Amino acid sequence: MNVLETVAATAPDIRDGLPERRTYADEQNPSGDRQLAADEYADELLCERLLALDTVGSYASEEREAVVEDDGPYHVACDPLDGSSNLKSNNAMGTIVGVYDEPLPAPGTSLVTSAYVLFGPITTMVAAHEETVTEYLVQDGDRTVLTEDLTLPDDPTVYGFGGRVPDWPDDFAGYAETIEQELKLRYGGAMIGDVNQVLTYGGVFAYPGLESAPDGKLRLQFEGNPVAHIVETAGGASSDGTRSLLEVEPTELHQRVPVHVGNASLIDRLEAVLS
Ligand code: FDP
Repeated sequence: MNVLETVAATAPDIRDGLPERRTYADEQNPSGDRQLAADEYADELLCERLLALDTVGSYASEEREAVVEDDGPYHVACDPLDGSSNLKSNNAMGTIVGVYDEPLPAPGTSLVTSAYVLFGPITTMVAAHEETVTEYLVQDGDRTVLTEDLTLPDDPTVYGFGGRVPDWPDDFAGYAETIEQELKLRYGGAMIGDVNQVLTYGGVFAYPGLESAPDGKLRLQFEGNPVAHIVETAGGASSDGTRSLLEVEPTELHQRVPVHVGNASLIDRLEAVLS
């Protein structure tokens, strides 16, 4: 089994374990977010199963402080349950995986494969590998191809921006005002659900730097890089405000980064406003 097969095989176990794990655990994750029992459960399953692969030399996740070391050429960074605060309201969530060929923390340019599982009305996986993006249906732990060579539609229609509006810096707020005139709001509070809307309909997702948190909320290794890799491979663009997320130099495992991904024309306009 490879990493993507293992993540697909684990997806039904994660999903089946959700109903009884909607309460908070005692712990916070290393970024200071409260952990649900479901976050811990998904993390433990993925850690055990991915490290069992000969090719996986280390596992890191949003839910644990340090990298778990083993032997093997690839290094896996996971957000086991992205958008897990949506579990309470029963809305979309996901699992994000980045497979790097350098020890973590690593730059996005060393990603060889990135993928996310979307737990929506159906379970799907979207994966970037060898210059192409594929969408799969995940059923009973197996994948069947739904869309080959997935690309962003040329005509964007949706946007979703995180963070409270009064906390947006003026330049980002100005950008948002122009985008609101052109596109439809689609914000569900789980990055993976919101990014999947952008991949499906074209548009832009952002969790920008905030007045109270200039690096935003999302994490470079576990969220920013894999999503940027997928969106860029699908013909779109990503930015931290000035450069592709894949070009951001990693300084620490849990570092946060402003995330903007979507159609290249919309990201170019954003960079023109922010820089
Ligand atoms: P969550 O805290 O529920 O795990 O990863 C962080 C994340 O969700 C993203 O999935 C989502 O885009 C963002 O936080 C939502 O944050 P807000 O509640 O500030 O909108």
